[in-house]
Amino acid sequence: MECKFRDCRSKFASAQFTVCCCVIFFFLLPVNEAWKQSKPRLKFSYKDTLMNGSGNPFQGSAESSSFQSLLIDEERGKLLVGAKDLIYILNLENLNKEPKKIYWPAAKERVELCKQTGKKETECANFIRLLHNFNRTHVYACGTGAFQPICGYIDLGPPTEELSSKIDLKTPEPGTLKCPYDPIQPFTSALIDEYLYAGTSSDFLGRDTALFRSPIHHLENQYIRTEHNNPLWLSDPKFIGMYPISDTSDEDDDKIYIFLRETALDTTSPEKAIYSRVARVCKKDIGGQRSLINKWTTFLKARLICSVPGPEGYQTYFDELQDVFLFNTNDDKVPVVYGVFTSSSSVFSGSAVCAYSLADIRAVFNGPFTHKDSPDRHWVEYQGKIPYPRPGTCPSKAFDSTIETTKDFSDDVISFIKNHPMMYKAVYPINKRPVFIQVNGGYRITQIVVDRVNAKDGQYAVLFLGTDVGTVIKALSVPKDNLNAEEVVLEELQVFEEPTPILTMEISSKQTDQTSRYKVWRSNNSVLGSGGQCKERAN
Ligand SMILES: *[C@@H]1O[C@H](CO)[C@@H](O)[C@H](O)[C@H]1NC(C)=O
Ligand SMILES: CC(=O)N[C@H]1CO[C@H](CO)[C@@H](O)[C@@H]1O
Repeated sequence: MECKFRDCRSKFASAQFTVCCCVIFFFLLPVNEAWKQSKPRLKFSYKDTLMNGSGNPFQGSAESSSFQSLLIDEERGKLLVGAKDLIYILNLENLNKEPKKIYWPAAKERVELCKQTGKKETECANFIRLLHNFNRTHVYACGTGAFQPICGYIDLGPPTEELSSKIDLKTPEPGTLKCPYDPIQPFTSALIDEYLYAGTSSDFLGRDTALFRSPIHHLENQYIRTEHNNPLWLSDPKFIGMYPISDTSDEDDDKIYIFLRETALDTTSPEKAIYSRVARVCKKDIGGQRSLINKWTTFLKARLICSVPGPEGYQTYFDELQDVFLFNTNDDKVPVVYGVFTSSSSVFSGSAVCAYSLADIRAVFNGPFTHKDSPDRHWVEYQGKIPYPRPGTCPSKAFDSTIETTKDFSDDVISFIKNHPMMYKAVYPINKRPVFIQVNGGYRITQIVVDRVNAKDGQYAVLFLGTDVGTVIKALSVPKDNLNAEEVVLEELQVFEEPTPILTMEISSKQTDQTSRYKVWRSNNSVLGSGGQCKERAN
């Protein structure tokens, strides 16, 4: 039995050979010439993928196959799949072995009401869009609830015990501000210290999409959000990912970094443009005192650039962020963020992967703010006086004992951040260019996970790129000293029988044993698990 994904070491030996022998310099080519695309060294059809033991597909059951969300539970050896009106609990070793189901439809009256208000009948159901580990025994789940979101707890019991035959779903609670109303809106969330951070729409019509933090459990606390109807903060945002990251050793300084794309106000182009952003807030933010009550008082954002330099300094931009992956390095305060971007150009269609160092992102947040005097003026660097403490600073006793919480911020700080949430400088990728480009191939890259392999000469990042035609591209990005990254496409696998978009990719977080790291891909109607299960093949 062959295990395609697990078998990194032997594969890698041949990969290194390729690196030396057929270096692909297409990054140097000017933009208007055709890019030379590197061809995959091995191509696997869907049948190959299954035959070679590297894929274990799950198609759902007759009741429900509209897959929405995934949660890998390594401790229990389970994969939770949120679907339409139910949650599957599958065995990682074999997804089809005795799948368990938790039914969770929306209330009948709610479904009726949803249909009466003119929503599509097929969307008037409870699509489970969110699954997070809550504590040792419970998983927190939210669904669209036929356009009235609901959340609840799934009791899986202690990880050491077998799952009981009847799994409990406890006390559904309102899910507004935590989960979208509809099954398709791009959405991201994170559960951190019993708070749910969500970039989601908050109303039936989907007019108000914002960054929310809702307490789970401690009901005394209010939710916090971005300012309503303030396009300076967010303008028709599509949230892609968010991560808690410590900036310093001071816990009070912990932040959440958020990745999104939105309609750009800061463009000189007369046409509507979409830009990608990294935003951040302090974990300890509890809102302001007189102004910005229950609103973020530390919200800042910056543009993320992913572009290819061409002749005469002309850049080709990939502006629309589709997915992000946080890749931990040896220093957990300086992870690398990989982003998949697509181009919105009418001239060509393409996708690119850019990698950003968190150090560079922080430097931009520590730099100048952007400013606009009046609607008909250009965006300029803010030159005036910046209030104290610098807007975006987390309140911390270690930093200033008079500023214990964000309610201690002066009116100056509050009104400054309200009007200047955007940084003047943009964040550029490592080496100022993408690590991977795909142009005019008839498909787009939609998803990314990054794994690492150890080789004799150090660690390499292996990119797994999901496409909108049901394939996964496995590529190696080899960094070099002289600004040229080399890309080697190792394999292309058809992971879904139909050419459907890959909507989610997850990789197990186990850091120690690369050969057993489990990967799973989701399309709307299929899930494919890979790795971790072929124990009989040791190297
Ligand atoms: C986990 O959270 C649930 C839901 O609030 C609670 O009932 C349960 O006691 C908690 N379990 C542990 C081990 O803390
Ligand atoms: C690398 C490898 O083992 N590839 C095999 C995968 O399966 C197909 C079909 O069974 C074979 O032809 C490949 O050689």
